[in-house]
Amino acid sequence: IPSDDQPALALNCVLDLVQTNEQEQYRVLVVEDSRVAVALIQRTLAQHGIDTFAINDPGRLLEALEEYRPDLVLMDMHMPRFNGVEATRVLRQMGAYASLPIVYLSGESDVAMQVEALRLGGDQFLMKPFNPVLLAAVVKTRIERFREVQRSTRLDGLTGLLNHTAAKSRLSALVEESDGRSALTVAMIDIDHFKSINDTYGHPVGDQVIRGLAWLLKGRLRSVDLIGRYGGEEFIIALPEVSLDQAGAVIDRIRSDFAELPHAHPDGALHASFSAGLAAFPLVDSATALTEAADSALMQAKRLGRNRIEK
Ligand code: GH3
Ligand code: MG
Ligand code: MG
Repeated sequence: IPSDDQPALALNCVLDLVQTNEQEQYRVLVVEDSRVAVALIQRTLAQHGIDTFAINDPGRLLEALEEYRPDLVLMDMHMPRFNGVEATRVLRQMGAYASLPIVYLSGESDVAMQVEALRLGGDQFLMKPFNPVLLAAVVKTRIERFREVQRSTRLDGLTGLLNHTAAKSRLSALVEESDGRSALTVAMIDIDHFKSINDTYGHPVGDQVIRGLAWLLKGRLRSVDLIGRYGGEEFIIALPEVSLDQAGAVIDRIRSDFAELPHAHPDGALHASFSAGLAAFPLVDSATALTEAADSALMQAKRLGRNRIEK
C-alpha cells in the first residue's frame, strides 16, 4: 500500500490545528490501510468539523499518538501488516492510553470476533460500510464523555484549579519543556493562620477565602502559567520563562493585593494573608527538587513572620 499521500494529509491536519482553537477541536486518529476508506472517513468527519490524522503503518502508531494527541482512535481490524485488535490490546496496557476511546470500524461481521475485539480493549464496534451520521455522532459523544471525565479528575471542585495530581504532572511537563534552556519559577503559597479563620468564622467562610485567592491568582497569572490547589489552603504556581526575581515581584504584588482583599462573613468582612516560597529552574533541576526548595522557602517565610515571600 503506497503511503505517499500521508504526509500531505498530515500537513493539512497541522494547519487546521494552528488555525482553530485546539481545546474545542475534536481530533481522531484513523488507523486504516485502505486509501479509499481513509478518504471516505476523513471527508465524513471533516463535514462534521472533526479533525483527522490517518496512518496505515503499525510502526507509526505510538509516534502518531504522541505527536497528534488524538481524543479518539478509529481502528480498522484487519490490515495486511497490522492487527487492530492486537494494537488495541497493547495500548490498553500502557498507562497513558488506558482510557483513550477506541472505536473499531471494520467489515468483520462475525459477532464472536467483534465481541473478542471489545473484550481486548475496544469501546465500541461499528460496521463497514458505515452510516456517516452515526459515525460522526459516535465520535463526538465518545470524545465529549471522555473529556468530561478527564476534566472532573483533573480539576479541584472548590476552586476549578488543577488538583494536586494534575498540578504535579503539569509541573513535570513544564520542567521537561524548559529543559534547562529557559527559566521556570515555582512558588508554593500557603494562607496564614487559616485554622483560626475557620475556627472564628466557620468552614464555609474559610472556603470563600480559598476561592478568593484562587480567583485572584487566575486573574493575575497568564494562561501558560500553572496554578494548582496543592492541598487545603496551599497552592502551587509555576511560571515558565520567568526568572526568580521577576516572579518574586509578580507574586509579591499578588500577596499585597490579597492582604487588602475583604472577604465577607455574616458580621462584616475579614482580611487574610498568605506566605510564599520561591525556587527556580535550572538552578534547582527537577520537579521534586523545585517543590522541595519552594516549600522550605515557604517555611522560612512563615518563620520570619508570615504575609511575605522568600526565595
Ligand atoms: P500557618 O500560618 O502556619 O499556615 O497556619 P495555618 O493555621 O494556616 O496552618 P494549618 O496547616 O495548621 O491549618 C490549615 C487548616 O486548613 C487546617 C484545615 O482544617 C483547614 N482546611 C484544609 N482544607 C480546607 C478546606 O477545603 N476548607 C476549609 N475551610 N478549611 C480547610
Ligand atoms: Mg497549610
Ligand atoms: Mg496555612
